[in-house]
Amino acid sequence: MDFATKAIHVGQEADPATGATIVPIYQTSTYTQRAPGEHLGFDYSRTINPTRLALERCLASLENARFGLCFASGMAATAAALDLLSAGDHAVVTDDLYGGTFRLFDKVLRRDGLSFTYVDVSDPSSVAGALTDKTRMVWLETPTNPLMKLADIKAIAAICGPRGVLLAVDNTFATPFLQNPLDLGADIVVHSTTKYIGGHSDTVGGFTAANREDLHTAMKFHQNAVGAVPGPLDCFLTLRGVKTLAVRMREHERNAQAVAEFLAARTDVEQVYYPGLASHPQLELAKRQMRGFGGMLSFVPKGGVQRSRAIATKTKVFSLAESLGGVESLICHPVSMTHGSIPKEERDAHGLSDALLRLSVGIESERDLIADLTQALA
Ligand code: P1T
Repeated sequence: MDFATKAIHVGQEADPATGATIVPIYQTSTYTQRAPGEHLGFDYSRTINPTRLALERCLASLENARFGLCFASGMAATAAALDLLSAGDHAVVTDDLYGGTFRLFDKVLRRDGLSFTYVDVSDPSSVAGALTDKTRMVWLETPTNPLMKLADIKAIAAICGPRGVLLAVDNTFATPFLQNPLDLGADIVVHSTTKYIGGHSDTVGGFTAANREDLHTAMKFHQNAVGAVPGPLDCFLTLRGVKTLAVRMREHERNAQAVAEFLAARTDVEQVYYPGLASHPQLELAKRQMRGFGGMLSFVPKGGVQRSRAIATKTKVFSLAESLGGVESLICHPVSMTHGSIPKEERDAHGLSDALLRLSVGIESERDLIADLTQALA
């Protein structure tokens, strides 16, 4: 089955109880048993819920995964994947990543005895060079948030596999429509479904996928034991959103390419970061590894942080907000918003400028988006 068909049908057979065509919101915490321990496979909604199960099956199919698990947020999904590690273990991590992920690693998991080394994953040899005999996981975002750097998943999987190091990929920016890390050799895929998968900025959620049953079983144990599960209504909304992921991504990409080219042509813009531009140093990898370039881009206007903040305040169609991947366009000033939890020295060290602006390019009219940026840059 092709992607667009799977998004609409997998896990979403007519409801066995009523024939409802759309998976119902099973807003129940518990299930009546015929006799103690005798039930229809559903016993308690932290453990299993039919609306969540439908979403898990659908999203797993989109990642070509045998198994999928939904969580209350992208961070909860990330925490479940990291729970595969134990005190004393080491992970190698992309040096450019979502600020909340850095905060979880640096402020929570380090306290629990894990250690992390941050490297520029656009060069696979820097990943190889950072491995130690304690390394159990490599954690990638590709493209990265917010600098849009790519990691060669296949090349890094070839480094990790023989050493028994797990490769986890946060696929939030690319979406399963554009990239399937498991097919390229990754062991675990993580998503913030809050973003493109939900697509309408009305839910917070997360997802993990794996093909290895042992990894799935361990993350499922964590899901039930810790209990950071999404409610049935959020699962319903996410499932409704994912049905249109394919059509939305095509529009996001068309608009993002146009906006990237518009910005790149301006003399008052210093740099544009978008994998679909000829100036992106990894355009060839993007073409090889992804089926498109996505809807996210970042840029550094000339004029320093003051001008950047002014631009972010002046846009009208682009809302000044955290998050991404919804149908509406958003503008963000990462260092004062999404990436504030990364210390300035670390941001400077890996090239995250204080003046950087990030755009989540929505699916409004291209003309209106470019007119909005034109007036904000003026
Ligand atoms: O917000 P939550 O659903 O918990 O997802 C966290 C997360 C994980 N991974 C990536 C790549 C992300 O971008 C995020 C969340 N990011 C934002 C809120 C943001 O504006 O960048």
